[in-house]
Amino acid sequence: MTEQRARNDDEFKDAGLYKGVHSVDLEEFYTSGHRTCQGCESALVMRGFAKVAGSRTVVTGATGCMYVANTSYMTTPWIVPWMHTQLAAGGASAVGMAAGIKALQRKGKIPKEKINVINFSGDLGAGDEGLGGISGALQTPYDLLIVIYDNESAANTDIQASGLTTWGAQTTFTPSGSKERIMQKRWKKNIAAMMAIGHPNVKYVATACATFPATDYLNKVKKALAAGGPTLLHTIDPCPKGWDYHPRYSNILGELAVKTGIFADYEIINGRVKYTYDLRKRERLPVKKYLEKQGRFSHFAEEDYDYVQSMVDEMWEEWELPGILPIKGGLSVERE
Ligand SMILES: Cc1ncc(C[n+]2csc(CCOP(=O)(O)OP(=O)(O)O)c2C)c(N)n1
Ligand code: SF4
Ligand SMILES: [Mg+2]
Repeated sequence: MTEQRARNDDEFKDAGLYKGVHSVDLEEFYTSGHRTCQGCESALVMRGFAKVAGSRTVVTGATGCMYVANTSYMTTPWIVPWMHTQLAAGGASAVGMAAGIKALQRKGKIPKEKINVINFSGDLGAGDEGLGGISGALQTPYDLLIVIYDNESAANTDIQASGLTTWGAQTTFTPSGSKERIMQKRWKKNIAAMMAIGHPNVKYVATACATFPATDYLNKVKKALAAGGPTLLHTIDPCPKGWDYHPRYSNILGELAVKTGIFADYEIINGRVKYTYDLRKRERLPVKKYLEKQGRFSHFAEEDYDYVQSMVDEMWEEWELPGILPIKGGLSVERE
């Protein structure tokens, strides 16, 4: 184990990290009463952070599937206090909540204790429309966690492309046609790294996949909540409706997203990078294995698979920080 790795682990020795799935708490704080699709991995993300955070938690949720499907008329799965906030207001709502709690505690109106403040926002809500608010939240001194749950579309409004949609995917905004086979021509926005690099005071930023529950996703929630400052988690969430596959394959797609390297799985702890699934040292699976299982890529020709593979190869072989920092050829600055 390198010295840096030892330091990173040491930082969270009091966070009560899970050693495996059998050591995970049984009590649930997001339970029955929701109407998400069968196999919805975003629902698993909600369940996971609520389980880890426990009863002393308040949650705000931006508009999206995880608002609408979780608050159908007179039903809700939330055991902890939960508040809806507007699509772009995830960051502001978390700051308001955290500041309010601090003020009440200072005035002696509520006991001084750790209360977790968590906002969840989708890829469109956080990564596109609410980006400024989340940046603002990460510049505050407040103890709050932003969870970007990423199903790679505006799923709630019937699967429109967002800035985080995979290149080439069919959505209702980007259907394949007879003149243009590929309509979604943007490479996925690099949201977690962007937030980490742009906000040097942030104590903890991580990507995660709930397909690997205990040792990846849940422990990252534990670390984020223990870090004691603004923190951010970005999860990749297979979505049977938007990605067009049978619900039974959600976990396989999550696993393939990480093992092919199209989604980099890592943590940045006080500015230090730690790969969770280190594809600099392991063989990457062909990205076609991941893409061909999803109907949203059913229009792909061989050259499209090759193009995505070449871009993933570039991420891992040419980026300065593989899979994270898209700067190539070293960090030396060329002078005139
Ligand atoms: C300001 C604003 N713009 C657009 C909408 C319409 N709208 C509601 S939910 C949604 C999709 C949100 O997508 P995302 O944040 O990715 O969450 P998901 O639905 O995928 O869970 C949109 C466009 C809205 N409610 N408010
Ligand atoms: S559309 Fe996707 S994100 Fe929305 S509830 Fe269904 S599976 Fe979940
Ligand atoms: Mg979405």
